[in-house]
Amino acid sequence: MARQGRWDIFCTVIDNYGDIGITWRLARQLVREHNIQVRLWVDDLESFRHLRPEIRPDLDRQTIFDVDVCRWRTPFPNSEPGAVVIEALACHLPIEFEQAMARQPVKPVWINLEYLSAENWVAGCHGLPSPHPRLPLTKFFFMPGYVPGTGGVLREAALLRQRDAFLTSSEEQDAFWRTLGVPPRQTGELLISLFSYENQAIGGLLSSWAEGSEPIRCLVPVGKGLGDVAQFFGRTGLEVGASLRRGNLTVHCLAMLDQDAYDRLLWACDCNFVRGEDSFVRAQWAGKPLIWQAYRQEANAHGAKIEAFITLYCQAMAPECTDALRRLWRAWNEDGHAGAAWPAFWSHRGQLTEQATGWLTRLQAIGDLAGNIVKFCNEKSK
Ligand code: TRH
Repeated sequence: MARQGRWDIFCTVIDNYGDIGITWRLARQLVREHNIQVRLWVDDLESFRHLRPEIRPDLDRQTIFDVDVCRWRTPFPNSEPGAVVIEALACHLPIEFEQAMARQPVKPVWINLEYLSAENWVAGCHGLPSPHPRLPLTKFFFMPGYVPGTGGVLREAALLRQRDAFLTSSEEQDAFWRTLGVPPRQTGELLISLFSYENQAIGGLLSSWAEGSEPIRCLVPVGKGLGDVAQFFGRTGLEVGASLRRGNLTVHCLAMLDQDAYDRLLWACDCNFVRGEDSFVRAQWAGKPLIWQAYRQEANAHGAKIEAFITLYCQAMAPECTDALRRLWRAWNEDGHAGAAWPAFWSHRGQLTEQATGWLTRLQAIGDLAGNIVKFCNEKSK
């Protein structure tokens, strides 16, 4: 079947995996669900390979899952722009490409895809035009968000169906744990995934779990939080595959999973610690209680994002449960004693789970980000 036009998506990898994680997810969904031909321009294929081991960092062009992945080189290669150009997550298009866009008889729809935030101003900025200072081009702000009037968040059409099928199949879940080299869930055991940045609160949290009355199995993907976990066990580092025990706590150190397998980890756990943007959204779709460590920004800009999300997320929640959530999230983000805040948080487990499910219904009503971008661009190109 012929593709519905070609789009260009540009991504620079700042640090971590969020920028490439989000743009890759978007590119793949536009191809699969909207039949669009997508070129994804990435400046750092090495980082991308951590998410998709098929990526060959030595190639200038390659096709992965029908997405044309191109190296973003300087100077930028001569290329004809597609019908839509997405400048993702605060990257800036190469000047050569902007000039090529300005030369097109029909100008591409130019989208500035912003970072996700629950702050009040987001809906007001969604869709605003920003004319280019010199060239005959207009860029439109596309703001992901959690409320009507924003661009929504990424969700593949089959995601919730796949999650439900996984959660109702003990065979699938057992097979999943086998691939990770982790024993299947034992009766009465709590499963928690822990994906974080460096965080001084980790030691206290693990301590509270080790001394608690409930057996806890904690799955830690390899990454920035691992040093603090190692320190808790009196080690200088931890290898992938390591499994350590103290009191009622067992910790497994996992290799980086691909994005689909990471989703399954979030679905399989009772509670998920996540970070940044994309894992945070995926944990919301998992429909389980979650704790978010925001990406640190200058002048504590992330603090406002955390408070705005809590206000929105907890709107319909009982005050004691909201307080417990707020205390734990603040402790987790401000290097406080998360261990002391955990028991109160987890005592509301039932309500937190109910809340997580209700939140999904709200999010679904806004439509998914890929579908919303397609609609927006169709409107603009009329
Ligand atoms: O890696 P991050 O910290 O990315 C951050 C944020 O996106 C932030 O907004 C941005 O400004 C900063 O990078 C530069 O966290 P995030 O967003 O959760 O991205 C992690 C990605 O890695 C996500 O796509 C999920 C994926 N992932 C896997 O595929 N497998 C894994 O095992 C794990 C743990 C994550």
